[in-house]
Amino acid sequence: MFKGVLFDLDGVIADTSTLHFDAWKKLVNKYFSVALPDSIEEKTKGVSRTDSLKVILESLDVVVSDSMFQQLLHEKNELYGDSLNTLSPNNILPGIAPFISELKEQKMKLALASASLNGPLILEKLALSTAFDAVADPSKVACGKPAPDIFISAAKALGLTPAVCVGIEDSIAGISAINSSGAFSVAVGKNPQLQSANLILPSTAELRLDTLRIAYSN
Ligand code: B16
Ligand code: MG
Repeated sequence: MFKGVLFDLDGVIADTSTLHFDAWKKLVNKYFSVALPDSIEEKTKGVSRTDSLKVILESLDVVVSDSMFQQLLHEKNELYGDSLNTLSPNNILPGIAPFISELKEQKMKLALASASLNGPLILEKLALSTAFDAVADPSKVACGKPAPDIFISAAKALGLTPAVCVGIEDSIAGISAINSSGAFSVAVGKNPQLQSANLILPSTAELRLDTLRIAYSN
């Protein structure tokens, strides 16, 4: 049986993924006077801030100087940070709070495996900081999702191998990362491209320890 659960943050624990894309849209509109197509959103999910900006600039067919690139990263995070000001436990996605309680009652180890450098701040605002035994630091891993590094680091921080962990993700890049790490992947969401996950649930409200146990042992 698995012993640890590795959580993604944006789109799994909190409803912050739209806030990321809203910030990108505002930024692109300000600097390039164009509307960022919604089709780009999925390509930035689970992907680091730097890699997201690369994807966005490529989609716009725009090249910027290094200093402009840094300025855009900085401003995006300021816009995103502003939107986090009102974040509270009300932004925890459905079913997550009881699921975390159930895992803790059953003595599961919990780690955060988010690409977000704002992860610890968001956990604090959601009043979930003490729920996690470890928070993997995305600034300390060599490669971001879809590489497995953050999930390997999160499992290691729990003193476990990925093989005895379940990873939960809402993004295509994140599911690839979990699969490559050797952990059991659970996707939450309805995007057909999440099909490479070991278990797919339509939403976070369906997360139950028993459901995961049955799928993991099959
Ligand atoms: P930040 P996750 C990811 O979080 C987001 O899905 C992605 O859209 C964002 O670019 C990335 O974090 C970096 O976030 O700018 O706050 O460092 O889904 O891995 O929890
Ligand atoms: Mg996510």
